[in-house]
Amino acid sequence: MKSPTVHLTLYRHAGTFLFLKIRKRCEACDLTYVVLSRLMAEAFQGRGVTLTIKPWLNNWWKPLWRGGWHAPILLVNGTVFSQGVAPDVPGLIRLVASHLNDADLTARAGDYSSQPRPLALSAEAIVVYGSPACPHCTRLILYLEANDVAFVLRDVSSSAMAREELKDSTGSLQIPVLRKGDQWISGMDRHAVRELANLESDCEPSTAADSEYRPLIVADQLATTVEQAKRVLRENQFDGQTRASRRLYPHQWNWDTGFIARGYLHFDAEQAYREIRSLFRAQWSDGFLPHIVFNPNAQDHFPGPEYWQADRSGRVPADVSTSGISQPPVHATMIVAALDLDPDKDRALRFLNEIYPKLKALHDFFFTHRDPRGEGLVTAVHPWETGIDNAPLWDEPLSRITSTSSWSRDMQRRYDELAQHGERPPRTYIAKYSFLVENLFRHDYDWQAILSRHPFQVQDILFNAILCRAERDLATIAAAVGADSAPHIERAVRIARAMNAKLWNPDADTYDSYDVVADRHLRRETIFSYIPLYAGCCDADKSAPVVNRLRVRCFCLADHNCVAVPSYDMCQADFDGEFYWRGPVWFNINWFLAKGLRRHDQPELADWIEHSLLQLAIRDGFYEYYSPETGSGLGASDFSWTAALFLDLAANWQTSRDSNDHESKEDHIA
Ligand code: 2M8
Repeated sequence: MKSPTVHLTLYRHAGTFLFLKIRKRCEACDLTYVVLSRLMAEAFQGRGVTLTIKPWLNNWWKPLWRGGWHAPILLVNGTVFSQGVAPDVPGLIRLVASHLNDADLTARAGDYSSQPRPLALSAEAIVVYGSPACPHCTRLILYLEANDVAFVLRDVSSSAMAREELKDSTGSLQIPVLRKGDQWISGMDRHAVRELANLESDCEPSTAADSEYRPLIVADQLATTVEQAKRVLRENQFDGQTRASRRLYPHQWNWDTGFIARGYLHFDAEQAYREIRSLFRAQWSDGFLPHIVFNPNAQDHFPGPEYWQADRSGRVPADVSTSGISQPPVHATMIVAALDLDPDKDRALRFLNEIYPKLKALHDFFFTHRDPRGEGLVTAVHPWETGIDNAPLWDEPLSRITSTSSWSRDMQRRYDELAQHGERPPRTYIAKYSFLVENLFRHDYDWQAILSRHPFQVQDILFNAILCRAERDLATIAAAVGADSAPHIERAVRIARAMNAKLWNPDADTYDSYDVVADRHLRRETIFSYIPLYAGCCDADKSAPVVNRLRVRCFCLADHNCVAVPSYDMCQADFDGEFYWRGPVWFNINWFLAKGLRRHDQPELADWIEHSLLQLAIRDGFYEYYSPETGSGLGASDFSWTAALFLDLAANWQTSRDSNDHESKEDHIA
């Protein structure tokens, strides 16, 4: 007989509908999430309870016809259990137990009933309102412990009394809250915490990182989010290809497609191959791969093909519209995994055989046309070409461009319509971007002429590290399809040598990008300096100092203050956790970094990054990027590469859990 199952569905006050987007934090929703996560990991564990979390605004009509209109809405087997407030925990346990006919579970409801009020506390006592399943609470608690601050913990997920106190003192249910007398602060704001707890101020690099700390991943929630990730990829398809995002980026983007293909390899290898095929269909005759392949049937995008005037190159394939710059070549690295992930090995080999010459032509292009002095380093000609559009690194080279352009107004309009204020580059930047594009088409995309006078030419550390890794992976593909792998290994060694000589900064113990026009290093404290770790291209004597520097700078590594690794050092005065490539957490960069740290014997740090990413998506969905301090999703929602890389991380998490289970069973037998 099939054992009974109880389905819990939580609609959080989040999501988008048409042009509406919910951005306001909903404390009752956060609390409900915390309560349910905890129950799934404790009382409901192994009892046939499933939990699905959905953004309410995308689905508002579904709970409505069951009588639920006020998020958070919790349905138990399709019936509204609570709405507008966090659920009554013992009542929920009892209801679930009655559906399951589980007397033992009914008895456990008592474990979650109200706790008595704390004894009268002195005005100096510090009280934390939180819950073990809330990541920011854990961060706050660990932070207080690391700084030897004594406190009383009131767990609002198990105690209705604690909830009342919280509501009385702060007027809301948002957690964590740190209270001292009648002062309180909410959230994990470490500066405010230090002030309230009378600790000396810090914007010191964090050395107190706890490499043992890892966010909690609940297998059932992970499984549900995996299904959501697949759905996001499928729903982002249009005419058979996956758009970077439905509204903000409605075409096929170059490196996005690489990441997206990696995600599909976990459940639909055929689609992974279709994505790559479709991208390379737009490859120019010189091997160049454009950063956007425009779909004429998709919605308008600014700047569209008419602004790029790519046809002036005379090298664009017939019947395809493209942009005129490229992006970091992640494709060989993403698709080499087909050898392991595609259950049909013959099909994988057939595809790799087909794509190998195109990948090779792309890598050849970079060395033939973008390395004019034969240094072994590729030059990018536009900030968009690096993929990290407005990274602080580009401020200095862009400061040379003073021209204005007719574009700025249209581009600004697109950002105003589709993105939130303060999350995208300002108009002054856009004018520079457009000036650079005009300079490219005025030279008919003649790279030699362009590189002799173009004002923006950078040897980007991220781009070159990615290419170095991709050459190694192309060597693996070459070997698999019976081609010569030696030239790819040689080229990887050449890039590595050049990176370790020209881009190494001995004063900072890490790598810089290089401004070719000004002939000098671009030293800013960005996360991109550390990506050579991932490429496996660091000299043996350099990797340890790089890891060391990463740990002591303000990148929050395994630190409870952040949700994952920010893109810019948080101690920098111009760090901005909501501003695109100048602070937020990005999935792809964290994915690279975790791989790099694992490669360099830092498995705990790699685990911390990967678990943090999994938890971010489980909790908030698949955003383009996230605030490192609050974890809130920013930029485009249902963003394809976030969903795709989530699938890759989730599969790895499952594999390593299975192998740990296997090992512990073997230990037991021994
Ligand atoms: C962002 O770049 C585009 C321009 O290419 C934009 O801002 O309009 C970047 O994050 C880039 O890395 C990414 O490939 C693209 C699409 O996701 O968006």
